[in-house]
Amino acid sequence: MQIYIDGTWVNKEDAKISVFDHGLLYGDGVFEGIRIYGGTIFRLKEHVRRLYDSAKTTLLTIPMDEQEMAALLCDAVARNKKTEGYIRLVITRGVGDLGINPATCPKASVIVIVDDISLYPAEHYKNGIKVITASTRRNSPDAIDPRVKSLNYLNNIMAKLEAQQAGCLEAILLNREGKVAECTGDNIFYIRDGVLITPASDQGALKGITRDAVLEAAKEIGMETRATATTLYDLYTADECFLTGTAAEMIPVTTIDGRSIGDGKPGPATAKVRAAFQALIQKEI
Ligand code: PXG
Repeated sequence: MQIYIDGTWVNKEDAKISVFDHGLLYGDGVFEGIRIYGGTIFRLKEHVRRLYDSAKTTLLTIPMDEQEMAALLCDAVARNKKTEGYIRLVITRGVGDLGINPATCPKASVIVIVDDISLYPAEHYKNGIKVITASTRRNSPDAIDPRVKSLNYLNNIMAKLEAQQAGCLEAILLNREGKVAECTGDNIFYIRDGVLITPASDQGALKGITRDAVLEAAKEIGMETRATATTLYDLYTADECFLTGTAAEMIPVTTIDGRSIGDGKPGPATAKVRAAFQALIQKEI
């Protein structure tokens, strides 16, 4: 495994960063998780764009431009000879003094890891998963906009712990107004009367790359789609529900807070959208 750290390629054992890195000390940094399908980096431009948007919002200067970053990621995939896998791209504020002052960090650090990805076990794709609503609310955009994919995931981790305590794999996070935002590492969709619906992008969720691809794939097969404010009532009374994310791809949800969704089994519309999403991936690689 060849890992990139600030201009050098090192083995896993030698891939180390300073304890004075503000990414470690304060979660000061941004990241992306990206899929490799058939040797191609899925939606490379979109991921790089989102990374630079996250960096711009947090006044973090990445020491290369978007084209150079895209080329670096391609190089990383080639060096690691990966055809199916996952890229973790991390930008930290870099090494500085103790104290949160980012001005003490002269240069941001760039880290690229290419590895395998662990999906949920196959049975969950077949049977669906059970989720709960966390009491932890999603970060409010007037604190840090959830569209920033930052290294500070404590908000999501608190909700993930709630899920685990309830024996679930994922938790739904509500926004400050009590509307559905997303899950801890996935966006959420539901289907009602054949219409595919997801919380609008101003509802306090990450603007998922998989979310966008799934919306496109559904439109391509003639399905009506909508991005709008969503309540728990909408989810409880949905015909079908599923989650999307780079790691999970599309995973059916069959129980929410003890309510069976539809007939409690992954439904036909989810299967159709999933097939369309797989076709979209095949078309792009
Ligand atoms: N919401 C949140 C909070 C996320 O972190 C998504 C939605 C889905 O977005 P994408 O662009 O992936 O469709 C994410 C993505 C991991 C891991 O290691 C997490 C994500 C992506 C890849 C890996 O747990 N989160």
